[in-house]
Amino acid sequence: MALDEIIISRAIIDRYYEKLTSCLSSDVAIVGGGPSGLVAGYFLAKAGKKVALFERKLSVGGGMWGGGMLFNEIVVQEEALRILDIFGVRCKQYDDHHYTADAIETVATITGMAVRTGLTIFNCISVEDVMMRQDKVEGLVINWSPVEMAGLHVDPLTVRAAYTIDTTGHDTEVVKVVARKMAGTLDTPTGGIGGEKSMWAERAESDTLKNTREIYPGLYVAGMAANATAGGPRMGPIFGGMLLSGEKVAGELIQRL
Ligand code: 48F
Repeated sequence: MALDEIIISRAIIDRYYEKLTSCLSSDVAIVGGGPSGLVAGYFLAKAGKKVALFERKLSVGGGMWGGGMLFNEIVVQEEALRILDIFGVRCKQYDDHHYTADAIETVATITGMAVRTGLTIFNCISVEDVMMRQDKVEGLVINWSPVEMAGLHVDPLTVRAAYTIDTTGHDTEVVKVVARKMAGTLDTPTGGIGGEKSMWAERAESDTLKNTREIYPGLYVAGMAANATAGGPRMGPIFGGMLLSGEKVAGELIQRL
């Protein structure tokens, strides 16, 4: 046994430094590690793109861990089963239209496969702003979440990305910054943020896919953030739209890059 605390520390610092410096510039930066962000990251990585995901919390998975009201099962519709199949997540048929999966298995399996495929995840980092060039989003301004939580006066760091995806869910955090601080308007019906509407699962699921797109040069929205930006309804604990939205945004970006 020749275990050495200093080597253990150095190994962690060296490896993290390698990850962070390699993601100072990437093809795509994803903000938020819920189901839509993780799935988008997986497909982009699979296509060989350099992609980094920043998640405010210690754990990724977003709203999926708790299923509905902490009953840790999720529901998916038939159209999205093929995505869960790609990851090898086991589903059970409930009736003709509804299938269920264990929420913990779903988060853990998608996350594990996305990272092994090449997605780099930075947890406990919050995105507080974007880097702008004229009227285009070209990167993210990041800081440690504990710095944000403690309200410490610490300047952030910046990473560059050809494209950014806001997958921050109901809060649309990146979109809010762009709407407030950058020139011009968003490509939405009102030119601003429509805001999330009340529950209507079926409508919301189809709207999520329609609303998954570029809404400002360099900035895409996916998942619940797509509906909350466009003014669409929420859908609750049915997750097919989130998975399909992640796949769609990745597909569009793979075409463009
Ligand atoms: O909300 P979330 O799970 O996003 P999603 O992929 O899925 C939505 C569903 O979970 C559910 C639903 C329907 O099925 O309505 O709510 O659209 O995950 C969003 C993630 O973004 C992180 C946040 O902690 C969460 O894990 N996040 C939010 N703002 C920031 C952020 C930020 N500024 N920086 C980094 N991460």
